[in-house]
Order: sequence, then structure tokens, then C-alpha cells
Amino acid sequence: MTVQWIALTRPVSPSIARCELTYLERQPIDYDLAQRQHHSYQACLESLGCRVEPLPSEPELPDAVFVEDIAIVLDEVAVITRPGAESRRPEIPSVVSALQVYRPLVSIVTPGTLDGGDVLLLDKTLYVGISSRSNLAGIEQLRALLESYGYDVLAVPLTGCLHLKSAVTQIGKGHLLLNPHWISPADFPGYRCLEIDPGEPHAANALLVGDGVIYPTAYPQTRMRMESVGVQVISVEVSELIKAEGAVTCCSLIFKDNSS
Ligand code: CIR
Repeated sequence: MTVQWIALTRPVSPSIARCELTYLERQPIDYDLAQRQHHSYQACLESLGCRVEPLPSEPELPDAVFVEDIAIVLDEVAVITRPGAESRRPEIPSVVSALQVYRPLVSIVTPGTLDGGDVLLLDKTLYVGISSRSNLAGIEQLRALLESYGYDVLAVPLTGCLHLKSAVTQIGKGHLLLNPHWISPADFPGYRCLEIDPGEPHAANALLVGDGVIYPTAYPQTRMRMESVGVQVISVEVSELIKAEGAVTCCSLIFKDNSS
């Protein structure tokens, strides 16, 4: 398969058991299994046309595998975030080193906070969840930084979950998967919205890469809903990352290789 995108990832940290948790009870995480699941996830990215570039491991940073939160990479520019959880800010320098090769960089600064998991890019609009991690100052800075590139930034209220992309993700052109208890479909006029199965509240996090959707095996009922409307689903087991409140979007930063 031709490589179309670069996917930055980072190995699971051996300290992942000390991860930040907001909504879930702490459960034991099997580190070896988490590593194997992460390898399978990277294989899925490759099968869909990504060249996987692992960042250096950060053994002392429990959440470092969740690289999505540290940057928003657009075709023209990358925004380095200022994560809402202080423990995650030391993840920034290595992401800066890796991304500066590919894009001009701009940054969110204090008092702004922003997690990449709160940012959903649909065409030229960035929908940003107002969450415990992303504040209005951060969203305002994002708007100012991206205005000259022709992007709109829309703040979206969110309840009951960590990030916007816990509640809604893209599964095809003009097609969203969402949990209506955490986000309102009315915030996305003009989009076709598929609701998750109500018995699987965490099921809205899917990763669209080209025409395929990488998706956790943990949510079979929602998977069936997607397949019944023609979505091509590639299943991956990520049980150990789910225990750390991560899933499939958060483990990579995917962008076009402008040099090719
Ligand atoms: C955190 O709370 O920051 C991590 N335990 C989970 C981050 C997941 N990130 C994401 O979904 N974008």
C-alpha cells in the first residue's frame, strides 16, 4: 500500500498504571498486554497507508502514549497544545522536536489549556470541547492562531466525558459517530450522525484513516451499527488503553507528508 500519511506514535510507558483518570475507577493495567495491543494498533495504521514514526519512549510519563493531546497537526501548521493536566506538559518537548521537521509550529500559552483530544477537525472547522482539560482561553488562542490559515474554531459544550472525541468522531465524509448523552447532534448541522449503542457509552471514539475506521473490539454492538451503514471497520483490541481513559484516536498524530 502507498504511504499517504505519517502517524506519530509513542510506546506505552511502563508507568502507565499511574495515568491521569477523570471518570474511570483505577484498575490494574497489564503493561505487556498494553504493549502488544499498541503494536497491533500500529499495524492497523500501517495497513491503512500510514508510515508509523515512533517518538522516543518516556518511561516516567504515564500518559505519554496518548500523543494526540499534545498537538493539532493541520496541512499548513501544527499547534502545540498546553495540556490541561500538568503531569502531561513534559510530553511536549519531544513532540516539538518531531513535528518541527514537518510543519511550522505555533503554541498555546498560559493561561490557555487545550488537549488535542478535544479538537475535531471537519473540513476547515475545528470543533473544540469545553472540558476539564480545554478552557475558553485556550480555545480563543487557537482561533487567533488559525484564523489567517482560513480555519474556523467553534467551542462545543460537553458533559460527562473526558474529551470531545470521547463523545464524537468522524467515521466517513460528512458522517459522525456520537454519544447523544454527552454531546448534542444539533452542534453538527449538516452532518449525518450515527448514535452509539446505548449499552456502550464509551463507543464514540473511532479513528478514520482514509476509507477505513480503526475501532476497539470492546464495542461490538456499535460496530454492527457502523457496518450496517457501510462503514469499513478494522477492529483492534485496546482494553488496557481504555482502562487509562484512552482509545484509538489518542494514540497517534496523523498528518500528510508534505514533502512527498
Ligand atoms: C489522560 O487523562 O490524560 C489520559 N489518561 C488519557 C488521555 C486520552 N486522550 C485522548 O483520548 N485524546
